[in-house]
Amino acid sequence: MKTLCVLFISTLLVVSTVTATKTAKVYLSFDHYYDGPELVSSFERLNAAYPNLTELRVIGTSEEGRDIHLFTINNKKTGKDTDKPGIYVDGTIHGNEIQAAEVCLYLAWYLLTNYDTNKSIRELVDTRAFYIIPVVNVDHRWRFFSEAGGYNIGRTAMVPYDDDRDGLADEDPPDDIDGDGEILSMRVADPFGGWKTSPDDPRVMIRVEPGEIGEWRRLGSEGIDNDGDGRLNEDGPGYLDMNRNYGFKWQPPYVQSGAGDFPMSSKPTRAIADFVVTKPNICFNFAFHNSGGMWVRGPGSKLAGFYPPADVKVYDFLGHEGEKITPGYEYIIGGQDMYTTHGDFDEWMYSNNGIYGFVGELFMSEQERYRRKEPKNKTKDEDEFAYFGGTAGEERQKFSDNLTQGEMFKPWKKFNHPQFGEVEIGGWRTFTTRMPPPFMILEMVHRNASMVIFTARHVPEVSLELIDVTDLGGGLKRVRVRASNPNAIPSLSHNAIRRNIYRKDILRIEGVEVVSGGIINDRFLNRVDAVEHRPHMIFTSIPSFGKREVQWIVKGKGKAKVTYEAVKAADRELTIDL
Ligand SMILES: [Ca+2]
Ligand SMILES: [Ca+2]
Ligand SMILES: [Ca+2]
Ligand SMILES: [Ca+2]
Ligand SMILES: [Zn+2]
Repeated sequence: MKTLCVLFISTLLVVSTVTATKTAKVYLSFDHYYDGPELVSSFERLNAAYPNLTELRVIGTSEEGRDIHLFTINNKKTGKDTDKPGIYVDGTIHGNEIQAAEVCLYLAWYLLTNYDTNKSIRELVDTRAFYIIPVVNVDHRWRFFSEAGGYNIGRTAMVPYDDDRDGLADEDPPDDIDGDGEILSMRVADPFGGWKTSPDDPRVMIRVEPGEIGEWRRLGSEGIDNDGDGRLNEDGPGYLDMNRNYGFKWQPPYVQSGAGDFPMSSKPTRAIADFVVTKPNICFNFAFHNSGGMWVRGPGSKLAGFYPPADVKVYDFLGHEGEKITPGYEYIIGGQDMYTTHGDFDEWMYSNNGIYGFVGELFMSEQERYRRKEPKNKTKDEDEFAYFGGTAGEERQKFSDNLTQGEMFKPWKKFNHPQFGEVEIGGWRTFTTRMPPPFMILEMVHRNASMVIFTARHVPEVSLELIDVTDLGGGLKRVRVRASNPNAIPSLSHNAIRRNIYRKDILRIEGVEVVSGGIINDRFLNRVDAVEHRPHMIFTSIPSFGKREVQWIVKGKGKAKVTYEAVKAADRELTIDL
């Protein structure tokens, strides 16, 4: 019986993990959140186990001197990283949005662990470069684990900032006044406070009806008025939001809160910008945040203008597929469907660098609901919780009780506050609300890493083929060549082309004398846009799910070489017998 039990458990272990962990050189479990040291050591272990496929290096340091790590996955045997299309992935630019780092770690681990056993992954890793920066805001993600905090605490870079303009920076942060290691919420008894205890669950407060006497006033985050100015928690650490600090149409803090004193003024922001410009092969970027369950694209503000339709098509294709890979997520336009942002990373990537990208907003609180297969009488705006009779707060308490044994919520407890007298402290705990409980981590990281992998399959992959060679008489021949791309991402974004951000791709013929050359507009009507100078070189790009056809009129015999050279796609070569 004992033997049977052991057998059963070990079978379960293999079956219950997504990949072939039996053969994994590095075993990592995705049933908890990785703190700073464990995260770094996990990447070190991956780097040590896969030295030919990976590189781990530090691209800069934070305001508090912590290292910002870059993990590159590139098979050196199949070429230099910059000769391959690149995918950039980062996480946790907002320090409290911690699970973005787990998605990055899982992506790296999954690609490497499956390299030997899965043909499709091996092909992907052999032909693409992955640049992974798991934690941008290293200071605050570190603090999230090591200091008393809350799920909304730690978004900023550690750049001192005088939020209330009293001449002092960061003098009144929230405090863990009851010393339980977390900064939760405070409430005080007040009949005019607007809230009362739910009759169905004493932990839940509900709003009073107009004219009704209440019980509670909400005081916000746990804390005291540290500087005695009559305001509570009005000047915490920072505030510089690195995702408002990038250099495309940057706006000062009186327009855009958290923008910083000037573009790229935060050390991690600058380090990442300096890194990105050294990798012109990057075709797509993912910046992972929490929460809300969204694939967000720009424009983030009206200042960015409209995106050209050719680029919108690329976003739409990938975004709609993403909605299927991560059920419940919505593909949206940041500045239109959410709120206006200036100086955010993805806008800078697209507008300054011509690189497509999504912000991935990990996790939705809807995932902490009991779900019915088919809601009864569902109307568009109806609260899904209503199907179970309770309010959102009550149903979420049941989820916490029945799926985490109450771990997610700390019940209200009396505390003698130096300024407010008797208050109560409690609420949703630090590792909740913006992130799922541990038992849900694996599905989250796997699905989101799968979206990155899906997108990585769609970087430009150009192939060259000969259409035909026609003898025109008089020693002249017409050579027609096609460069095609079966993937969604073109070899240059339309934005990169219209702003001249990169050198265009070059289709070149060598070994023969070239009389004329050009892009074929219509192969059947024989319409060609001829190149005026140096006709052996044709500057162009290869569209999404499309092709570019060119022709040359040449003199000569023997072998001619046709090459395709691109900044963001692998180069190709074709030999033609004339
Ligand atoms: Ca201040
Ligand atoms: Ca401050
Ligand atoms: Ca506390
Ligand atoms: Ca104060
Ligand atoms: Zn965020």
